[in-house]
Order: sequence, then C-alpha cells, then structure tokens
Amino acid sequence: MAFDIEMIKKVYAEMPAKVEAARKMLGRPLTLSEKILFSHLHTDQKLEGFERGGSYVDFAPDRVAMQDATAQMALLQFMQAGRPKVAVPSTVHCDHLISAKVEAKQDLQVATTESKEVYDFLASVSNKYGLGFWKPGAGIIHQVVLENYAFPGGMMIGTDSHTVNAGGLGMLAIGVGGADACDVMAGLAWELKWPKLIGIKLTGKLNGWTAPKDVILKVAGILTVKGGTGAIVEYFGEGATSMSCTGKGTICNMGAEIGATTSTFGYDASMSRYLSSTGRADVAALADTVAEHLTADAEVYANPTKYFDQVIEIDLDTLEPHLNGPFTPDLATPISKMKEVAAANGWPTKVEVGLIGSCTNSSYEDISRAVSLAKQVAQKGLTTKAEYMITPGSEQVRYTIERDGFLDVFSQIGAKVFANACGPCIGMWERVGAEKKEKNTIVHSFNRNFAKRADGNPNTYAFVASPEIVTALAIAGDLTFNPLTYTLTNDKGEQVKLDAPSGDELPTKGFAVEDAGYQAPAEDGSKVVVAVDPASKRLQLLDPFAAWEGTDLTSLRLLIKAKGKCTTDHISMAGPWLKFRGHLDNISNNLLIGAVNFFNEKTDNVKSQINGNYDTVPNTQRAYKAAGIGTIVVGDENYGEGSSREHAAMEPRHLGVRVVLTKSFAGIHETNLKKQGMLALTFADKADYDKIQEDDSIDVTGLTSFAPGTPLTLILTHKDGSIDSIKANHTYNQQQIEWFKAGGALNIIRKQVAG
Ligand code: MIC
Ligand code: SF4
Repeated sequence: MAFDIEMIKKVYAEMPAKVEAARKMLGRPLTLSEKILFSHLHTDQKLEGFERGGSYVDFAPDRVAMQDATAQMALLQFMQAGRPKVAVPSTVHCDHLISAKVEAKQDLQVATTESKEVYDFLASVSNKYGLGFWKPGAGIIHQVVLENYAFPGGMMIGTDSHTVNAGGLGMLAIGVGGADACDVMAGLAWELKWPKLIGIKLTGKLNGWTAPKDVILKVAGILTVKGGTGAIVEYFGEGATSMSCTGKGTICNMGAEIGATTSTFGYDASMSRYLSSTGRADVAALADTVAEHLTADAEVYANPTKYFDQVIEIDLDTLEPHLNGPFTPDLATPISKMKEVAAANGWPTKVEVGLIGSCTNSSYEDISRAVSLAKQVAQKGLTTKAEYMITPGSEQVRYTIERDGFLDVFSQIGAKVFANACGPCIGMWERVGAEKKEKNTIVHSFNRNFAKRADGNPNTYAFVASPEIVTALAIAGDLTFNPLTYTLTNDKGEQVKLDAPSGDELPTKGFAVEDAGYQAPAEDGSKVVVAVDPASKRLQLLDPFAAWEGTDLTSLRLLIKAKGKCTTDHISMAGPWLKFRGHLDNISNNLLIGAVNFFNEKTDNVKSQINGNYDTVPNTQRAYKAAGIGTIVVGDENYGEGSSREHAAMEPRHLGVRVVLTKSFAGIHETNLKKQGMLALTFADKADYDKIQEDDSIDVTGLTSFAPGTPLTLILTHKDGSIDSIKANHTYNQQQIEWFKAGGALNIIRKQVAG
C-alpha cells in the first residue's frame, strides 16, 4: 500500500469541485498545470484569474521532501519555528554525502562513519517531528520519491532543484530552498508567482537510439538555461503517452536545467503501470476515478497556442540523440554533428570515463537498455575503451537489476558500481588523478556539467547524454563515435556495428528489495532529544539574522563583480564542502570561491578596499564584516542558476553582504535571497553593469519607501570622485518586503507560530 493514502484520497475527493470552480471563473478550458495549481490554493487564498508571471499566490502543497545536504539547514530552521510535528507528510533522504571511490559497500561504510553525526541528527529530528527517514544507501531522493510518494495531480515541494523529477508521475513538484520547506512543514502557506505556461507537443514515437533524455537535451538547446524561468513546462501528444513513466521523469528532472519552475505530463497508462509495479495499484485505482482532471481539457491540446504562452513541437520520429556540453547543459549537439563541432572547438575527443545513473537516469528501463549494449561487447568481440561507472538511483532498482543479472553483464565490461547515491554527480567522486587537472573528456547521463562539478577538475569536459549513448561512447572511447552509422573494429579485425538498444520498461518479474532503507518516525516524538554539540564542525544551531536598520544602505563596498556564468556551484561549491552544509559559519568559507572576478579574470581573488590587497573572497568578506562594513555582490545573467541550495544565499547574509545586484537571477536563488533577508536587485539597464568599478562605494537609496514595483536607486561613487546614479529593479511583493525588514522570513514565522 502507498504511503499517506488518506492524504491522496482527500486531494482527489476535492479536486473535481476545485477544477470546476476555476474553469467556471475563467470561462475557458484548463491546462493540466492550471488544474493542479487551482486545486492546491491555500484555504486563505481567494480564487481569481491570476496574472501569469505577475501575481503572487499562496498554495498548500501536499508534501515536502528534503535531501541530507539541504535538509540540515531546512530542519535547523524548522526547529526554530517551534512546532511539535510537521504539518504535512515530509521525508528526509540521505544521498548527497556518500563519496564514490572504491565500490558501493565500502564507500557506504566510510560515509556512515564520516557523517555519523549528521545522519544521527537528521534521523533524530525526523523521529521527533514526524518525518519519514531514508537511510544512507536507500537511494537518491528523486528516485525514492518517484517510487514511493509521487502521485498524479499532487503538488509537492522539495529542497533540491531536481524535485521536478516527480512530474514524470503527473505531479507539480517544485524545488525550493529550505526556508520554503520550513514554511510548509510549519503549516504556513507557500507562495509562488503564478507561472507562465510552456506547452511542448511531442509528435511521433521514440525509436532506435533516441531516448527520453534526448527530448530534454533538445529542449535545453532550444530554450537555453534561462528559457524556462518562471514557467511550467507541460508535455503532451502521442509522443508523451507512448513513453514510459520513468522516461517522463528524466525529461522533467532536467527541466531544472532550463530554469523551469517545474515540468509535468498528464496521467496516462504508463503512469498507471508504474504505480502498480511499485506497489501502488491503490493510487492508480484512485487516479482512474479522477482521470479527466489529471490531464488538460481536450480543447487545450487540440489548440495549444491559445492556452500556452509558448508552444514548441518536437517530432520524436526524427529526433536525433544529442550530447550537451561541455560546461553547460544547454549546448546541444546532435550526435551526427559531434565530429565537426568537437574539431571546431578543440574539445578533447578521447572519452576517459562513461558514467550512468544518478537521479536523472537510473530507471529499470535505462539500465536494461544500457545492458543491451554492454552485452554486445562480448558478443561482437569488442573491448570497452573507457572506464564505466554506475550509480543506481535506489536500492529497489539496484536489487532488481542485480537479481536480473544486469550487474553481472556490466562487470564483464569492467564497470564499477557505486552506492545508491549522488556520488560523481555532485563532486563526491574521488577520481584518481583529478588533482593533476589534466584536460580530459567524460560523458555521463546526469543533468549538470558545470566546471569542476563531477571531479573538481576545471579541465574535465563533461558531456551529458542518454545512458544508451554514454554506454556506446564508453565502448568506443570516442566522443565523435556515432553508433547510428559508424562501425568499430573487433578482435578479429572486422568492422562491426552496435545494434540499437532495447530493454524493458518495467521488470517482467516485478521489482524486489530486501531492505529499502526506510525508517518510520515515532508516533509520539515529544520525548526524543535532538542534540547538537556546540563544538561540532558539521552542525551549528542558527542564530536569527539582524533586522533591517531602518535606513538606506550607505558606503557599501564591492566584494566582487562576477563575470559570466555564476551558478550556485560557483557561489557555494559542493563536493568536499558538502560536509559543512549544517554549519553555516564553516561553509561560509567557500563563499563565491568559484566566481570569476571581472577585474582580473581570476577566481577567489578580489581586492579589499580596506587595505588595497588581493585576497580570497571569504577572507576579504570576513575582514569587511569584522570592520562593520556592508558589501555588495554584482553578477551577470542568470545569477544563481542550478541548485536550490540556500547556502548560496545564507553565506553572504551571514558574512555581511547586503545586496546582490545582477543582470538577471535564476528563480529559486532569487527567492532564497529574499527569504534570508537580502536585497536581490537587477539592473534596470543591463548596460549599467559596466559602470560598476572595483573601488566603488555604493549607496542604496529608496529603502525607507521600499514598495512593490518601485525601483531603487544606487549611487556609485567611483575612486576618482565621479558619481553615477543607476536604477535597480526588484520583484519584492509586500510580504517579501516584510521579510527584508525583519531580517529574514524565519524571524516572522517564529513570531507567527509562537503567537
Ligand atoms: C545539485 O544537483 O546541484 C544538488 C546538489 O542536488 C542541489 C542541491 C544541493 O546543493 O544540495 C540541487 O540541485 O538543488
Ligand atoms: Fe544528486 Fe545529482 Fe540528482 Fe542533484 S542532480 S540530486 S546531486 S544525483
């Protein structure tokens, strides 16, 4: 039986009337996204025709999921909220802190020793406050959520940008910072700007070498890393219904890479099959009773341009496999063009390692299709040229693929199987030789490929592809190998072609698992004690941030003007730093160390206006803090792209940065900054970015009359005494302005829950 079935029943019982009321009020058919949004309005939220991309609306999500690297901060905040139990079903998943070094078992043992303090903390907080706890080794949050918790038509939030993965089961699942999760767990409304809607019509059917991954690789190429900002992407068409549920999950998962709020698909037979095979036939049966509300009204898909803000059509019959990268997930190259594109750009073409798995691509179907290629190595007398590694998404998948003999096939091509965890996807890959910083190429089926992300080496060129293409390229050892047309030389000197991959959507013998790794919370957790050692290096209780001083901000110094891409990986690096995710002061030592200083093109090297010397960003900022001098960070386009990690907002806040001023923000990061009481501003005229000089002293004026829709003015006093006055826009609503004034949203929640 499914978890929280009563909650699901309630959602479905209330859905028809809510959808009908919204349809009537708008007087037109509804998209699926609208149906889910309207049926999750918070009880205090008035039903009205919200403006897409304009209105802030209060929602009541059905559940919350958190992974260990973000849960620590989320739960430290929740503990301050003063509630005895979480208000909605919530779970914690231990997946980010496990290194991939030797192999699964050994690596898991190392992690459980090394991170014992953190795991114990998360387990005891879960036990006390009523959260489900998934132990290290149970799997990656998004895979575990898809297997156990996601349900068509539901709405959830999760403290990880790839929470959107659950769109594969027809949910609206949205990645947020820990402060947002804290609100919902504390029983408060969750606010979101009413999204714009992008419709993607999939015609034709996937075939041959093309996989669901190629749909999103193609979409990323079209929309770029910014193109989905503030929008929900809704997929439909015969290409959508003919695809597996887990394939849909892959597509939704990587929707994070185009900045989309989330992505989703209408309920169909593939979802029903997946629910049944993962032990949730009861949910499928319930969904069947409200099936008409779990997809758009027919008129919408018949005439999409009338109902979506943007419509894209992709023909799966002709879609080619793609490779996206290096260094950004939206640089899409069809496989047939890779040879010339790689040559033109000077990309190293020898593939050193192929990695499959991660939260994006580790379904039974993915693995079985990759296995069909691995089998051909022996059958056709080939040898695998590159190293090959697998990170299964969950213990259930791992156990099942072991039972079905897939792991044996992989071991015949020399594969290493790592723990069911994030591992190499998030810099927890102790790759031998990475410290030499050699230029090299890897291909993986993960979702992100920012510089240094997998192994810490800035010269690793990482390309994202489907597990099938990753496997073929690992066998060939060559980035330019096009398995659709090229041949390989076998041990007899013959030219052989790889047959196109094939596999099973779901295990014919069903899924199996011995210990899925779940731990239920205590019925009454009031006696459970959560201890945090004050001397701990890994955990630190939070002190509230100071409230706004009530005046304009004057004489701020420029900490850094970041040039080009500045993702949350650049702002708060992962990998070795993940261990400090529960200790704000310690993790603040990675503040912006990956960002490129506009003035000298170096990373982690900025000028201090206190003594004129160059030093690391954290040292420089700590000196400003000690001297009581506020600072400002300036950024380029899509600043804060990527992860949901609120550390990227809390660290600057903790160290005394007052303002982040950019050409544009990525959605989750902008909200995280607001929540933590920072000023997140954008240049009204993007060209003003050029006016910011290294030795500027900056005043932010207009704060005493800070109001929604009214820009602020920044006065830049340059070193030579000249002055520029520039306008800065913001997207704060009245509530968010209150967060700023209080010094952070949590300061308000604490009062609300207490009072
Ligand atoms: C990621 O893929 O970047 C992460 C690590 O899962 C992050 C969360 C984190 O930084 O802890 C994400 O995607 O939100
Ligand atoms: Fe983990 Fe990578 Fe998925 Fe993030 S994208 S949740 S790091 S596997």
